[in-house]
Amino acid sequence: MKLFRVKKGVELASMLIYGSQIYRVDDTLKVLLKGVREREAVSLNLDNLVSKGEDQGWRITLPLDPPEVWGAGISYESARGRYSEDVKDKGRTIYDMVYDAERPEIFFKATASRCVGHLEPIRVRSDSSWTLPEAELGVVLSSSGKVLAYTIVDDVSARDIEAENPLYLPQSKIYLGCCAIGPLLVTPDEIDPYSLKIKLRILRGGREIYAGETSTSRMRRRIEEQVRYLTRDNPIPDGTVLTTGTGIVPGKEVALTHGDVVEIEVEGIGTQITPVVKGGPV
Ligand code: DO4
Ligand code: MG
Repeated sequence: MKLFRVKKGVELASMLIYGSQIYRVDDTLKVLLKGVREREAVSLNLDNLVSKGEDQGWRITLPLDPPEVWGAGISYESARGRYSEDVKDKGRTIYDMVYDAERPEIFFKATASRCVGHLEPIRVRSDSSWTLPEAELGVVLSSSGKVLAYTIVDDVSARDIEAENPLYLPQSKIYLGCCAIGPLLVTPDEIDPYSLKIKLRILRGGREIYAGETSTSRMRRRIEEQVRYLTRDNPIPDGTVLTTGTGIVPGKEVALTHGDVVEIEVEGIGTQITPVVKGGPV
């Protein structure tokens, strides 16, 4: 089952894709927790929604409002390497240590109000000149830690702020527009989470300035392990999103700037496209 949401003015609607037909359903989270109770066929065109962002006045938006978003870090070898290169104190870095440790890095990432959906702007903090996208597989969890769905997450990170001092991690990770989710949620029966290609592209002035790819088969930490640590002595609400870490870390030379476009493709889930805006809302 694939789910997404659309909005028109203040109206928000949850949709289900079944074959080539789209149905309007009850609230997305209720559907994930309790199954489809009622559905009504609608004439929305998914291609228009995904490519133009709009169909019949409806715009695609966040696939759910996550009460909490958490991140796992340094769960790929490639991330350990790149993150380590970027800190002043080389040698055995905190990234090497956490990669080898029994306990994974788990950090608070966002609330719904800081998240954006497909075609909505991610942001570069006004005090950051080195912010990068992180293309990650996300999981939507129930309060008991069950994986309800998979999605695409961009863990947008102000790398200069984190590299200055690890105690600044929350400021590098949590701010308005720091996290993009969607466009689709895909239920576990449709996906093997450990064999998905992930691709990241950054476009500037319509031209590709970066392209990288990885596979979730390279993830060192199993999702069950990440969820076990996240939920240890830490109750989470239904609909919490955990983003499972990046395996693609571009260099400083492609730090995001205002007007860039980020494209993340996760096999079996789809493509997320977000424009980049520098600074807060005017
Ligand atoms: O502290 C580093 C965060 C790393 C991260 O977000 C990742 O590996 O995806
Ligand atoms: Mg990350």
